[in-house]
Amino acid sequence: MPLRLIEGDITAQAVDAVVNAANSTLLGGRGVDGAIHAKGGPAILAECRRLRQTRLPDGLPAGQAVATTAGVLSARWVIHTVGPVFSRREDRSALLHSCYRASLEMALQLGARSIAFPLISAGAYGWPISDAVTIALAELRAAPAQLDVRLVLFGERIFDIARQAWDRPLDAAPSA
Ligand code: AR6
Repeated sequence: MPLRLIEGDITAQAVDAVVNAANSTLLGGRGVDGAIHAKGGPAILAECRRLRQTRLPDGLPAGQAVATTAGVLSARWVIHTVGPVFSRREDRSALLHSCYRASLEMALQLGARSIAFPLISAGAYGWPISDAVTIALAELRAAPAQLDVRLVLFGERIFDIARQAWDRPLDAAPSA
């Protein structure tokens, strides 16, 4: 199934799995994380706390993914992944690629047929938008064909950047 780019709020997506741009604590935050916990209700945080008390005492490392209930969201699962904080001194892009891959893998393991991603690391974690888009598109275009995959962009400006990258031929150099 072809990847779809959507402008809007990820919590409003009617999909099996919603990906959360979480932090390692799994205990909530702002941005996508705040919106998912606010709309999904306390069951999500309760399951995150249980994960911290059991399998993940030190939290979820960057680049990895873990699933919980989606509470009262229309999705069945939230797949929490932790993006890297952007650094000018260190190339952390492999971790950002890994977030998309690990989340897709988790979706397949769960039996999800549709999944919505936010633009991971491109908010509080400071990743430059066009580079974050390039990484997201590279991974999501290569997603397993049976999955309905959506990249949900928050606001017209970010959506337009993604749309332009999407329209650009794959072998073309990004414009300055
Ligand atoms: N739906 C879709 N996209 C959204 C939404 C939404 N409701 N809200 C924000 N975005 P961010 P990060 C966009 O900061 O950079 C949290 O505090 C936003 O415009 O949510 O990975 C966590 O707890 C941006 O393009 O995630 C972590 O501490 C993109 O989603 C930290 O922020 C990602 O922004 C993670 O930072």
